[in-house]
Amino acid sequence: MAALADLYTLPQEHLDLRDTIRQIAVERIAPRAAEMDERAEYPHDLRRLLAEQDILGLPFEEEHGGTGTGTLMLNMAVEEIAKADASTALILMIQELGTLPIKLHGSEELKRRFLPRCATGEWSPAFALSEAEAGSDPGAMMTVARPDGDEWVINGSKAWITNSGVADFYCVFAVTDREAGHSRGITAFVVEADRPGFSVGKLEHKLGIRASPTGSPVFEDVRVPAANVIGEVGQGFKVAMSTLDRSRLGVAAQALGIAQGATDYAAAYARERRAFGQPINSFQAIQFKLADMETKCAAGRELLYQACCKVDRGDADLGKYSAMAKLFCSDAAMEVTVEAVQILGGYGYVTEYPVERMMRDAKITQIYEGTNEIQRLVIARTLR
Ligand code: COS
Repeated sequence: MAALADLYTLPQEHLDLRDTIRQIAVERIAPRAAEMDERAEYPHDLRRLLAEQDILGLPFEEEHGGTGTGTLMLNMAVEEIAKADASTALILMIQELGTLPIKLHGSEELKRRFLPRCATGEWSPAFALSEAEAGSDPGAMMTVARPDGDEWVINGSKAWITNSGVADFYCVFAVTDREAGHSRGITAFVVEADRPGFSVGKLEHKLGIRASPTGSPVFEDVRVPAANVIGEVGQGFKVAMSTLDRSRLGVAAQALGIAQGATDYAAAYARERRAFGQPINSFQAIQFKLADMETKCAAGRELLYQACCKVDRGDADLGKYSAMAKLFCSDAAMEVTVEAVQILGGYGYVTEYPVERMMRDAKITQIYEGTNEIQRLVIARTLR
């Protein structure tokens, strides 16, 4: 029995690296979070810090210059950073999301060209799937690519794209065969940001994750060589779906970090704050809220870790588990941050304290990389 108990603990190297990242997040990232949120400024210096500390190497294998430490370690890092600041966590999440299509389906040449420079943090990627009228239903996209000799010519625009204007290249999905039917004639391409005809388009003003740019890149007769096709022509929908099956764990980890950060802050506040002559954490009304918040974080973390291990093993049900982890952790983040604001009362509602930002940041985790309604659909399909 002792051996089984040992199996159910994390390796010491994971815990050590988590502690290092936690310290960086507490000392270097958390103090910047409020100001970055207010100014809606992308933190180029924090991105350099993550690169210098090899944190941006976490999504990559050693052969591509990464740490080779797997999906669980990556998402433990995302949680620690998101506890301090959800926008900064997104820098690491997109380093994975924007390169997964190449990692999973790209040619060896594409992998060599793009992955090592992302692992060092020199380059940032973006994942350009959604459009103004194709979010939950990406098969309805309007962006097109037509062949012209050894090149493809891309026309259209995308929407809600994280890292717009910051990314060095975009993984772009476009219709290459309109006759093939819904979601079938789509192809994935790498489009470098310096290609003629590419422009960043408009940037959004957002409720949360304000230090991360979100925009609508435009493609006007953008030419890319055939070598920039990711995977097979016509298989782009599967490239996108298999990417999201894995990247949704980043959203789960980000949501968990927001939830745990809000829980920790509210618990510390309730120890100090006094009412009716006592610390407010001596009242059951507050104790019960904190107990539920901590329990939701712990339950979400177990589901997240299980799903991460399934991705690393390549289990057949990894997509179902990543959808469940994303669904559970993001709903928990919303519920927990609303309660954190309630515990702080008026102080919870003002920008001098971090929990209102956490509540605003939590909302997007129920929406992006597939709304929670889509996650329920993905899970329910496995039960038919
Ligand atoms: N992995 C690999 N292939 C997959 C897949 C997956 N997870 N899910 C579906 N496919 C394949 C199917 O097998 C099918 O292949 P064939 O054409 O060979 O039969 C093809 O893709 C189409 O699948 P399906 O008919 O299920 O597609 P739908 O249009 O019904 O879409 C949902 C299914 C809703 C699950 C999908 O559109 C989705 O996930 N939407 C949300 C997208 C999203 O997350 N957007 C957020 C923006 S990205 S940040």
